[in-house]
Amino acid sequence: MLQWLHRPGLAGNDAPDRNRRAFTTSLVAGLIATAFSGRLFAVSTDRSIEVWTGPSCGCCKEWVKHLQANGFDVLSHEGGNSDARKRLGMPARYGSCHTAEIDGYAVEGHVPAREIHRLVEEKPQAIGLSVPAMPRGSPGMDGPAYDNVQDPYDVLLIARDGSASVFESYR
Ligand SMILES: [Cu+2]
Repeated sequence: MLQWLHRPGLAGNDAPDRNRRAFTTSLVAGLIATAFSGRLFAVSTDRSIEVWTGPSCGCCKEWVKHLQANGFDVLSHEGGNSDARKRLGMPARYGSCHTAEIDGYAVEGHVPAREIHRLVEEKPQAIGLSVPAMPRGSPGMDGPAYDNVQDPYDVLLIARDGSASVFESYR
């Protein structure tokens, strides 16, 4: 677009008005296209997330499937969740069956993909997100295998001082 702007000969054109109009139109179209593709990029492109599960954890695998179905590129390790939780600074009291890392944030437990997307878009000052324990009805703990039971639960935003606030509520 800048090359277009500095293209020689434009200033000396004998139809400056039409040229200026064409230039403005293409500039606006370009800006819209750029903004739009930026938005599409944020929504539809795979995001990389690394997961450490508990040893032989079935619901962890189900949660990984949920992430994959919702635009995440998942690198999953069998085991290692406690070490990952410690390394990322997620307090043990918010612990669950698996720990993930994305953009330097810890994601503990059965956090819905929707809140992870929101986390990396909003980039709050925080350790990360947690759904403590394993509420039924959360992604990976849902469906007929759990008799479709829906426990109320909160997605917590864990601040750097270890305090928690409600990031999203499912009830
Ligand atoms: Cu689980």
